[in-house]
Amino acid sequence: MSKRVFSGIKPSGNVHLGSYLGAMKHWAEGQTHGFNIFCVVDLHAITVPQDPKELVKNSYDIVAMLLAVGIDPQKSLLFVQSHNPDHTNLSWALNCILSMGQMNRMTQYKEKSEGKDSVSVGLFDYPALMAADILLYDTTEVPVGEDQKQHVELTRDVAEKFNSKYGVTFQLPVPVIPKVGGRVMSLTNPTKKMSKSVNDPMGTIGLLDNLESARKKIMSAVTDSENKVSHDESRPGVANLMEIYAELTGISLESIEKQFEGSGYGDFKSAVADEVIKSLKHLQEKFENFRNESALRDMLQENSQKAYEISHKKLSEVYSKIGFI
Ligand code: AQP
Repeated sequence: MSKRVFSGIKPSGNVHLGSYLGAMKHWAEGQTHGFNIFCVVDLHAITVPQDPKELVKNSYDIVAMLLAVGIDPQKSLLFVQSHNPDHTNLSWALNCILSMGQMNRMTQYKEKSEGKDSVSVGLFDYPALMAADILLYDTTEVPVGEDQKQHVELTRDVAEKFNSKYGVTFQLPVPVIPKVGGRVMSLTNPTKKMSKSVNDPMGTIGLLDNLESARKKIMSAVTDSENKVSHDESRPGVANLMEIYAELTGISLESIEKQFEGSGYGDFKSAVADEVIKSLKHLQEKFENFRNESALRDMLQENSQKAYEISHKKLSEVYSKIGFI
């Protein structure tokens, strides 16, 4: 099977540096090989409450940002999940194969439901829909941040279970996680990942943030009292900044240690802030050029039709194997 890539992103807020470094940047770079499919997963976004007007805005924003990052709809399929009903249809079939025990082991659900008074069934069931997203397209690779690894493993498990019950139907995908940048942490609490929906404005750098406010966030990032630029997991604040710098510049962690030997955190943070601002400025300029709703709508319609042509063959095969007439 030749390489086929699928990945998704939720339109659930101002997309941040973590998603850019952990996922989107690699999606754009990977377009030179194989067939690539990128999906704005709005059905996943509504697993937690969304304001309808904000959801519309965020959906167009994220499509424009994906184009700004370098996703080329002439080379890759770029569409919105709710435009292709095959995703929800396959997820139902997978729901009936997945066990409660398997779903109960998903750590992201535990994290996202912690401390909440009320949690939707959709949030619990999210990994079944994610499995459907991936399996509909014979995906071989799923480039994601570290946080999604367990969901891709669950996707493999449900695919294997289906294949052994009904005969080989699904390709088994592998997660592809960047060695550096796979888990960008909050700048205020570097033991938690940077996240759009957590109320942590000083800990999260949005790709659409005002540039000066982004600089302030980096300059006030939590570090430690050692004042030494070295990569050590017991000092997660400085390790996080080093990883951000490494991903943005392409410089290895070892070379960064040498580059900043003898300098304090102030100089280092200033260098990180310069790189972050350079990237944000570049992305924001491109974003403005792409943020045209009618042009985006036309492109999305064309792409979702192409996606449906692929996915519907797979769904029909599944339905027939299950015994639907
Ligand atoms: N902090 C992160 N570091 C590295 N990669 C990350 N990703 C997300 N956060 C980080 C990766 O970005 C892709 C898109 O993620 P998503 O927006 O669909 O969902 P998420 O992983 O749930 O991200 P958030 O920011 O935490 O969203 P909310 O708060 O809305 O749930 C994925 O490949 C993800 O791994």
